[in-house]
Amino acid sequence: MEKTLLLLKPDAIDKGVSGQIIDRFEKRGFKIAALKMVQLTRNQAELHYCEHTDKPFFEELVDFITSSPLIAMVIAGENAIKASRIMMGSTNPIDAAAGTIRGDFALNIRKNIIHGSDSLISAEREIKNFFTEKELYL
Ligand code: DGI
Repeated sequence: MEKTLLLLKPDAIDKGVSGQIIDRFEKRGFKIAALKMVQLTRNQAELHYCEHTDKPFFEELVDFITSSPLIAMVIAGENAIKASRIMMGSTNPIDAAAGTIRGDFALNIRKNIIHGSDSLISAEREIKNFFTEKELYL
């Protein structure tokens, strides 16, 4: 069973839409393998977004993701990584199709509601950054 890390970012909590988002993944058939609410430290955020260290928006990204608590979850199911990326929609919500999570809940690339791992290697690394083996229920 493939696993992926999802983060319902601080803006999802602020808007009060986290339940609706979790509902979409459960309705699609994914199982929740782990879930917690957490406010990231800068270290944890920098590790999570290590691929973007050199990007001009890196500091802004870390500021935002550490600004208030988020919901971290691991879902498991067939093609979890690809399916959840399609459900999320394009990184820039303006380009995200209606019916996708970003297309329905976001307007701004800085506050685009959700993160989902983009490959098996990232998923493995990102899950370890949030959950211990013992916290994963599969
Ligand atoms: O995997 P994604 O979240 O879809 O996209 P990504 O890994 O390319 O970028 C990670 C996050 O960084 C993204 O969710 C929002 C932010 N980001 C990406 N491109 C830009 C950006 N933020 C700003 N301000 N400007 C950008 O061009």
